[in-house]
This record gives sequence, C-alpha cells and structure tokens, in this order.
Amino acid sequence: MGKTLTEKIIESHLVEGTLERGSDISITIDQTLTQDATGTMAYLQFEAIGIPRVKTELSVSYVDHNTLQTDFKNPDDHRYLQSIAAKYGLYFSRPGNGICHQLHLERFARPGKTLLGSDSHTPTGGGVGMIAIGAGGLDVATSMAGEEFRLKMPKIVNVFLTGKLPDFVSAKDVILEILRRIGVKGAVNKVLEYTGPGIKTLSGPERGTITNMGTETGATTSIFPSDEITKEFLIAQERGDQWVELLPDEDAVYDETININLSELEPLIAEPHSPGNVKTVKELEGLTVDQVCIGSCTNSSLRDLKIAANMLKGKTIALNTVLTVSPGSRQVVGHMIESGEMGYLVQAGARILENACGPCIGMGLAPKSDAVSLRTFNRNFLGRSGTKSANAYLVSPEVAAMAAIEGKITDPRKFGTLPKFDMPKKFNINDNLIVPPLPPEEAKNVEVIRGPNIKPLPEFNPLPDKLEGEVLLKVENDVTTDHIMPAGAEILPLRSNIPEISKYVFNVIDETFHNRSLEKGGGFIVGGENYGQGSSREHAAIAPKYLGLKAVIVKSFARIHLANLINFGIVPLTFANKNDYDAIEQGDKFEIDLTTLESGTVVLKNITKGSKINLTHSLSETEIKIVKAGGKLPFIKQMYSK
Ligand code: MIC
Ligand code: SF4
Repeated sequence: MGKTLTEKIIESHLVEGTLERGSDISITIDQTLTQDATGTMAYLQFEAIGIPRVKTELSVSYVDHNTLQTDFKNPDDHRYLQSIAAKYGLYFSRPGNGICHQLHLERFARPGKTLLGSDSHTPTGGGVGMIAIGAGGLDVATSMAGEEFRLKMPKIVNVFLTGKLPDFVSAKDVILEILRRIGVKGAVNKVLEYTGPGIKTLSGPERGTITNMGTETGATTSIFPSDEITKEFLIAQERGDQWVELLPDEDAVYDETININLSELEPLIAEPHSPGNVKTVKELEGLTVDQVCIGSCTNSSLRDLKIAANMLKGKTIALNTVLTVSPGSRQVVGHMIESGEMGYLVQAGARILENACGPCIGMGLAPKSDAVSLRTFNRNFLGRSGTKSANAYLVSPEVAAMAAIEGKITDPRKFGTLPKFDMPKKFNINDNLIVPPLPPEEAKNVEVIRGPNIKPLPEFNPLPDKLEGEVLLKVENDVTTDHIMPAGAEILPLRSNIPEISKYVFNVIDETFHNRSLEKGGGFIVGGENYGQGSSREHAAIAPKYLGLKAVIVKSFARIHLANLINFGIVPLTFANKNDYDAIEQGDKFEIDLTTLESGTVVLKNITKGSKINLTHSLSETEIKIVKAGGKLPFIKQMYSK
C-alpha cells in the first residue's frame, strides 16, 4: 500500500509508535524556531534543563512580535534572546529582519525535515514539503535539548486541487474556502496534505500562505509536496542544493478527501470574530471600511505586496480609510524598493510599518471604535486588534487593496484588468541580520544578559490525589487563547513576567477573573468544544496555573493548548456525556479524585448540585505522570535526578 508524504516524513523521524491513526507517537525534531513573545519562556525553560548547547540540526530565535518598545521591557527581552543564542548555539534573527515564518520559509525551511516552532503558524514551512508543527515553548525547549516530540498520529486529509485560480482570486481564498467548508475545528488531529494538478499553479510563498492559515482549521500541520515549484523557489533563494523531490506514492491512501477546483473559487472574506465565518466578498459588498492592513505571516510575501502595490499605483486611498503595510521581511522590502513598487504604496497613502507582526497581534495601529478593519491576516478574534469594539475581517491582498481604494468592501474583480508585475528569478540574499551560532569554545564564555523584565520561572508542585475548589468560569465553544491570555501592546511586553501577566487572564471576558481566582485559592474552568483554539502561547496555561487553576473540564480541546495544559500540570478532562455541561454553573463546588486517572476515567462530584459526572481524558501514561508531577519541567528534573 502506498504512502502519503506525511507518512513518509513521519516514518523517517519516528522514535516510538506506529502510523496507526490516533496512537501516541514520538518523532525526532531537526529544526526549531522561536519568536520573542514565546521565546523568553522557552529559553528560561531550556536553561532550567541544563544542556550546554542545542542538539538540533538548526535552531533559530526570531524577534518579530514585541518590537514596539514603549519602554525597556522589549529591548531587555531582545538582549536576553541574543545572548542565549550566542551561548547555546542558535541562529539569531535580529529585530528588523522580518516575521519568523516568512523568514524561515525564505532562508531555512527544508523539504523532508521536521520543524517544531513555538508559534502556531509554524506550518508555513509545509509550503516547501516539510513537517512543520506549532507547539508550546516547553516542547520546543525539550526538542532543543534533543528529546523527541510526542503527538497523536494524525489522520491525513487529501486536499486535491484542480484548475487554476482566476484573476483577483489568490492563495488566501483557497484556505478561506477550506475554512468555509470545515470550520475552525474541522482538522483537529489531522494533517492537510495538498495534491492534484492544481498545486503546480501555486508558487512556494503562495503554498506558504495556505499551510500557514491551515492552523485556523485546528490541523496539526499542512504540507505540499516538494516538486519542481519548490526547486524553483529554493534556487531563487540560493538554496537549490537543499532541494529533494518528495511526493506521495501514486497509490497513497488518505483518510479523507477535500476536492477543490481552483478555477471555481471567488474572493472570500471571514467575518468577525472567527476565521471560520467565511462569506463571499460579493455578499458583503458596500460595507464601509475604516482600516485596511496588509501584512502578517499569512500574506506579506513579495507577491502579495506587489499585487497590492500595482493595484494602488497612481491612486489615492479613500478618504475614510487608513491603509497599513507591514512587509514580511527585509528581502521583500529590498525588492519593493529596488523595483520602485514600494513607491506606489507610499504615493497612494499607505502607512509603511516595520517588517514585523505589528497590527496582527495588536502591537500598534489599533482601529478606531466600532471600526470595520479588513486585514490580510489569519485571525480576527475579539479584541485582538487592540480595539474591543472593532470588527476585523480576513481577506486576500487583492480584496484589501480594492477596499483601500474604494473605502468600502468591493469585489476586486471590478478593478478591471489584473495589473502585470514581474517576480525575480533570484531573490536578493542578505543574511547580515542573522547572527550565526558561535563555535562551542567561544560560546562557553558568553554571559546571559537578564534585564529587570525577565523574572524567574514560577515553580509548581506535584498534584494532590483529590482536587477541590469551585468553578471559576464557565465558557462557551471555541474559546481562544486570545480570550484566555490576551496579547496586544499593553500585555505582550509582560511575557517574561508571569506574576504580572497573570493579571490579564480572561480579561476580555471577565475582568474579575484574576482577583476571584486568588481569593478562592484557584479552582476549575468549564468549557465547550475546541477549548484553547489559536495561539501556541503557553502563557495561556502558565498564567492560569499561577492563579491556581487545577483542571479544565470541556467538551473538547484544541491540540496545542491541550499539550500546554499537560506541560504545566493542569488536568485536562472531557465530559463523557457532553450534556452534563448544561447542568453546571459558575460557582459550583467540585471534587475530583485523581487516583483513577490511569483507568481513563474520573468521577467529578458536584457538591453544590449533589450530582456525579463521569469524565474522560486522552492522556498517555507518560502524560499522566507529567500532569501529576505538576508539569513537564518538574517531571524532567525528577527523571534526570534519577
Ligand atoms: C498569534 O498569532 O497568536 C501569535 C502571537 O503568533 C501566537 C504566539 C504567541 O502568542 O506568542 C501563535 O500563533 O502561536
Ligand atoms: Fe505574528 Fe500574526 Fe503571524 Fe502570529 S499570526 S506570527 S502575530 S504575524
């Protein structure tokens, strides 16, 4: 029986387990990446493990999230990260170089390799045929220390593409179409593997757009084969020697299939406040647009900026609309300047921002009250833009540029003829902002620099046999990590300081959460389906843990957040019977006996209601030990001390 590409790469990295779907497996990790907002924690944890140098083939530390620098905190973090990279053998991408995923695709992503990144959009690397997975910082830290990465063997979905995208329809519309069909939990514990004749019409970066935003379906990762298009891209990046052909077998067997005829797609848009609320642009035509933002790791490649620039050439943005552009990398900026196309954006009135995450994570350029903001980004969760009353919509660069010109949502096909532009056969390569690892003898003498913003990791104790407390909060389906641990200009700089950042836990839905948790000595969260979708930020686990959160009881979990809860010793439990969710109220007193955890089920006593509820979990034997030890770090320390 033939194999899928996913199976081939996983099999070549398999340490434990089999390809049987849903079983527990572990794989070796060739490359890691971190960004600054998750990186400081990841490296504090790496330091705590006590290994002198990273054991991966390649590890890169990027700075792209926290570049606003309203005070000493962000630059403190940057310094810390730079000194860590020098000490432990990592590449360091200096602030100003660009967004981690765009940069990694340009300079480091390699067909056939595995990449683990402490950012949920790490699957961007799947655009060149690698298995690239997002994870919490601690999992990345242990991978850097040479440990294998544990996951459930995912199901593999064949996304079979035929046809060719029409003018003014682009890669973003492909992933929006998939989100329209399967929603934000449609691919949990699945890999989206792209095949079919249509893939030949998509360039490396366009494939990256699709695999990047595959994250929003809950997928473990997404992958394209490594073919002649990949070869062309790697040659253009002067990395032709790293190309290998990697295709699924012709008789590969997939668990599911999604058929998409690219020729039939039309411009799409995701409405507030979920990437899964997809409509056609036509349906929303005429809605006044206050802000347009082009950029983010989804749509900031040279191709994306070129199409927008050429549509805006010789025009002025509408009086009622603000346009921001945050390019993905210096390579992109360099080409745009050289070709003169950056001038088209500037002359049209675009506000050119730094090559960084910027408005995507609420780091500046918050929209006005009640604004309609059209963004080429991948997430439009409530409050993420920095303005709680704003309505963010997700679109392609074509739809964004058209809205900037017209001041209202307009089908870009009304623009007329698609402007022509050339893509370079060879990109300008300048890696002078990527500091390579120091040789071990020199690295030894490097001193790690810790500013006052870097606070030590809190320590957590083993769990007792019985958990007691009350329901601190009951939430609905699809609660995101942006609800649990918001980001933005005020909160993001606190990522290296758990006591401080914990003050903002659940702030968007309940400002009393922090104080109540402390008053009650911690307790429980009850939630619906897909709890913890979105970001890989482990702060959504560490900070609630710091406030005393003992267990989370939900209908289902999102993959990365589930792993983060385990890593920090918060027991993740699911209802055996989902209807039991209904009878629970905030404030109910619970008792959970953990001595039966190994059997796969535990009983929850709702003391307030006088009822008993059966709970289950998906924890492996090792994960049970990790949770009971109070988290992965105490668990590893226990292991090493033995
Ligand atoms: C995001 O897009 O939400 C982030 C910010 O990049 C996160 C990581 C983080 O919270 O630091 C992600 O996607 O994992
Ligand atoms: Fe940065 Fe936004 Fe991409 Fe997250 S989704 S890595 S915040 S650009």
